[in-house]
Amino acid sequence: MEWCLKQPKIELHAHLNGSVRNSTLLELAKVQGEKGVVVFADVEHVIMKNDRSLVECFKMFDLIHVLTTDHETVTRITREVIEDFAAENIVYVELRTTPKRNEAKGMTKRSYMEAVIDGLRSVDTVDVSFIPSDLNRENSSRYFASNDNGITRRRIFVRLLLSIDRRESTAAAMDTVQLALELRSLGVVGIDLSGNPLVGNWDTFLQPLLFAKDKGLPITLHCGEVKNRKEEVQAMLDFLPQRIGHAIFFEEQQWKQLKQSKIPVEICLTSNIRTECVTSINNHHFADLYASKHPIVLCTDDTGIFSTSLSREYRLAASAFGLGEMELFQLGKNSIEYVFADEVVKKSLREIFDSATPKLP
Ligand code: 6MZ
Repeated sequence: MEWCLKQPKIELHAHLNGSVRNSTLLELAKVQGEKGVVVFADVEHVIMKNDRSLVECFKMFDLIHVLTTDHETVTRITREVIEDFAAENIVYVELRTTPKRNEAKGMTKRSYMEAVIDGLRSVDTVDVSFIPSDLNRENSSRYFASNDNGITRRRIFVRLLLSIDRRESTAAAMDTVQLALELRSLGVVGIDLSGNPLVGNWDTFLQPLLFAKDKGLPITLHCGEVKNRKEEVQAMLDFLPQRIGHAIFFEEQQWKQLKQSKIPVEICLTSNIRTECVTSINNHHFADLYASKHPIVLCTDDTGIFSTSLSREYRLAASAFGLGEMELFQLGKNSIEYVFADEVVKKSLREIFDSATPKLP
């Protein structure tokens, strides 16, 4: 575990509201309990519950959204999530979140994202590098950055993906794509389609996603997370997204197509097991994809919801699939090629990994 903690790592599938610390959720629930918005005793029980089915996860997200809906809280959770990732040596993270409107709080999708970006700015345990045009700064150093007082701090590269929730309409999804285009200069690098896989239709999102593609925004799709979505999985594969999340329930022919396409797959081991989308770690498709050298990235999905961390996911992969330090290191390093950030960032990441290459015994 210590080795997994120390290694530089790349996180490409992390939902902001799924990665909130339990301690923060409890604190927020207390405040909302005092205001009569929630009943603290009920909520405390739900937050501390460990095993959640997929359906329960989405109920939990609804609860989290009740607790986190104001600008200050969005800023706070973003700061804490980045600090937690940096603390376990994640050197690059693509944090995804669904821009939300909330008239009661005067929140628009844009102001929600501004609150997220304020969160990135407010991190002070590490140097957060998220503005792509800031090339000189990103170029000047890799692992460390000096502030104006000459104090040296570790650096984490952060990029943002805007999520479209499967409950949204075509028009709402289009607003999110437009917003992503407007916020490119503030670190937004792509679009994610996520949300409860039991609701919504692929057709609703096709037009906004085609528009995003046309504008050169990379796309990652949650694909095949639940059974009996043969047509949707097929349409998603034919769409040729830049990455795919989960990829669990595929037909034989679809596995072949995935492998031929070489579309990188974001693998979330604990999430898949906890939600019972995969029956046991021994049946996880990681093994097949890894053996066939398909591009894969180990990710957490929701560190808060599933009480995990990227280091734990690495350790789990090591113990379940017999990977040694060199294999884990190489798996992490390969992820560089699948990030949505530009070549300047990729070059810095390659240098970070090269300087951390394990010594052969
Ligand atoms: C599908 C998921 C997910 O966007 O409010 N989300 N969507 N499958 C999953 N597997 C368990 N985990 C999280 O973060 C929470 C949102 O991320 C999506 C859901 O839409 C959830 O509401 P944000 O920051």
